[in-house]
Amino acid sequence: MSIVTLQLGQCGNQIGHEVFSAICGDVHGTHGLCSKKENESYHDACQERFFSEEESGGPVARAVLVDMEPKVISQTLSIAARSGYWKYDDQSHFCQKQGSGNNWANGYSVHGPKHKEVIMNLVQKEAEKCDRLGGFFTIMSMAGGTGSGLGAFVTQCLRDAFPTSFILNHVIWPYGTGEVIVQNYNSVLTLSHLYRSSDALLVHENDAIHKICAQLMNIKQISFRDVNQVIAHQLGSVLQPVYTAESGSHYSRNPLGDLMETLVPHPEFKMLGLRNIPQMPEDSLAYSTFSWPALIKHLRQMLIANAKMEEGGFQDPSLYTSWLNPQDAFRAWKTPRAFNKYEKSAALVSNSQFLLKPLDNVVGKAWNMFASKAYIHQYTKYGIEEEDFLDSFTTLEQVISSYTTL
Ligand SMILES: Nc1nc2c(ncn2[C@@H]2O[C@H](COP(=O)(O)OP(=O)(O)OP(=O)(O)O)[C@@H](O)[C@H]2O)c(=O)[nH]1
Ligand SMILES: [Mg+2]
Repeated sequence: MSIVTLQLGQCGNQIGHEVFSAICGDVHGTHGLCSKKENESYHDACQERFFSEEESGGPVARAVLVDMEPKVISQTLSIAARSGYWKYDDQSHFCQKQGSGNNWANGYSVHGPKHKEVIMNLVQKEAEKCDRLGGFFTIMSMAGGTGSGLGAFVTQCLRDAFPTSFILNHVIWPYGTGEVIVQNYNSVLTLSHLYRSSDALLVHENDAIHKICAQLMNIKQISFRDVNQVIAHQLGSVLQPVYTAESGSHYSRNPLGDLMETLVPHPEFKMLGLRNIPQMPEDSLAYSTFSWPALIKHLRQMLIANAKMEEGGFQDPSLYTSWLNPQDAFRAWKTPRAFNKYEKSAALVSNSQFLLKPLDNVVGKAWNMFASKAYIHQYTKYGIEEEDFLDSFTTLEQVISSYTTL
């Protein structure tokens, strides 16, 4: 099955580009340390999932690019074309002259309705190129105006137009010491709206990835590009073709469905986090060896870092909420094909309390600003009323309370 990716706003477009680039670089640039036959079927599965084939031959990303300003999109299109490996469809993007100015209301209430038809037509065209559509993967930040506001609007439109398709929203959590003064408002509005229409929110925190770049990748001057490459590697390792218990000796066909089935058993719990090991500079890889038991143990330690629990495997019932049977709570996917130059690597997607503190923090800060009515007029002037803020706070308070009692 194929996934249609929507890249929204600056952040969404820059990360989306790195994701396709990581996947394509992996498929075309390495042999995956496996048999030729294995590599070929992996290649075919990857191709179907992320790329369509153009008549002239090269892979074309199954993506729609949207931003309200032209700069990032034109850069993204041209870097991809210059790679020589793959490109974007030159019809499959939409931009305007001026961004949403970090104003969620502008993206959601102005740009969204105004450009709905054009954007949804592009999505429809991309969906029709898929023999079998496995769902939508959207990428956006939640602190700006376009990715967050327009992204929330477009997600609602996707839900209406494709009621039975999976929608996975990848969301970038802003730096705590953020650059955008109203980032907590934008975040609260984005999360609450996505919670209503998305199947799951896969969250990366910029602070956490920044730390990985500094401590594990040894990068001195960390740029968005560095951060995005780590994110792309992590996303790629989850979205790459794998064997599941059900798929047997074929690569699994339904990447988003497989993810949601185990990870989102209840509509109140939609926040997914992603951890990946090992992560290190490319030139250190040649000198490192890893064993599967050590990788799995490390991954588990990362999961329970904040919780006091005994050592054990992922079958350990104390890892999971009591209303889930541990057999249903954990699924392992495997492939003998290496990913992105790592001979062995493991990724863990979890639906856990990992975002509880950051979420509480963002909601608290936004509430304090709201209580003093700071900047509210910038939202009401585009039609987002105080009532809408209150609804959003209520939705997220409920999410916080659910995760707290997990
Ligand atoms: N990881 C990562 N974060 C980014 C990137 N670009 C922007 N951000 C984060 O995204 C937030 C700002 O949102 P943008 O994506 O720039 O905003 P936008 O969607 O283009 O919206 P407007 O510019 O208001 O139209 C801040 O929290 C930034 O830290 C990127 O390439 N990578
Ligand atoms: Mg922008």
